[in-house]
Amino acid sequence: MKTLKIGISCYPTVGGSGVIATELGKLLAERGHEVHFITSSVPFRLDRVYPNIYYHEVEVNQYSVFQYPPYDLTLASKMAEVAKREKLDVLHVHYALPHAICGILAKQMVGDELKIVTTLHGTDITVLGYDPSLVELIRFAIEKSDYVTAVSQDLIKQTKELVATDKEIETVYNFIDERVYTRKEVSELRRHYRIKETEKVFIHISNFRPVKRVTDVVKTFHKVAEKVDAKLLLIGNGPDLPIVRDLVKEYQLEDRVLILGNQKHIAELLSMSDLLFLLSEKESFGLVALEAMSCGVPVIGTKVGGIPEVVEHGVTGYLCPVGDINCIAEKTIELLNDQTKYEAFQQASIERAKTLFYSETIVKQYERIYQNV
Ligand code: GMT
Repeated sequence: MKTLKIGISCYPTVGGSGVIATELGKLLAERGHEVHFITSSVPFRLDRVYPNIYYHEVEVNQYSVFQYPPYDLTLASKMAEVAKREKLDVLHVHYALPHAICGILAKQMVGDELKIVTTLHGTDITVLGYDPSLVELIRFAIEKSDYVTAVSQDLIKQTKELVATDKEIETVYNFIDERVYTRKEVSELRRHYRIKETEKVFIHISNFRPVKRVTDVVKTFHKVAEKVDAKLLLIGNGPDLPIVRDLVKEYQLEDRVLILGNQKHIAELLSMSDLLFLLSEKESFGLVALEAMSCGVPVIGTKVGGIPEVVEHGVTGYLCPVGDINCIAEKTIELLNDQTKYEAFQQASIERAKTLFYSETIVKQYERIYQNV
């Protein structure tokens, strides 16, 4: 297979889309492709030197004539500069807005030989797609891309409904690095956090945006903790964290809820846990559910967006309607009280993560898309 020169643009900060873009770049580089990240800062998962990976920083200058820093224009200009100089074959942009728009602008500067592959991750559609002032722009981004992928079938359905486009969109599921997301030996870590051997551990990991409904996690834990000796780990940071802290205090759960903020070593934290809660009201995929499954942690989630494509209800976890705390708590207790079923769910989770979402298969799917465009 011909090796390619691939540009990648994404949001480089903590978040599923940035994680996927970076992990994809790393795996493509391992497979001999030359990968050029064009982002506003070094992607946080690019944490060491990787052969075949280059980084081009988008430096946004604040000129007094501009009321707002022109990030999008600077990015488009940088994309064009890198694409021309490095002779990129493909520019893979993550998010329709603004990255696909910037890519399309760059393509106009460079010429038609630069192909734009756009991956939709969700928020660009499920949030921005409701804004009438942006719908036309999203449709333009999708239709002018040479190829469009989305991280779940549900996201394709929503995109078609909201943006009214006939453009072919292919599902390419997210993946994780199976070498990192395996169950680890963490008894020392559990002791460090004063978790007793008999105690159950629940975990929630997110950016604490309202859409993640972290208060539902605390409400569920409040119910479950009446019947089960357990601790809750809350990982991440975001706008709802103060509300969550208040709720923990109101329920007098301070001794049982460990609020750990943003953490790097997620596989270790998952390995300490028995169940993951993902109770969002919108979720195009739910990468954290896949990370959990890969570490043998079944998921209690909500029946929304792409979550049912990741978590198989009754096999690798349970899914309940959004906000239905009774259902969520009931399913949690049911699973924890049946050790045979719990172990079967653990095995099925690991199996599903390494088959349906196997990184090599997904990376090959992207390679095929790049070769075809
Ligand atoms: O969930 C977020 O708030 C972050 C957002 C992002 O851009 O990283 O996540 C979206 O993309 C992830 C990677 O494809 C998906 O796993 C998340 O489900 C999706 N978030 C939403 O749809 C709310």
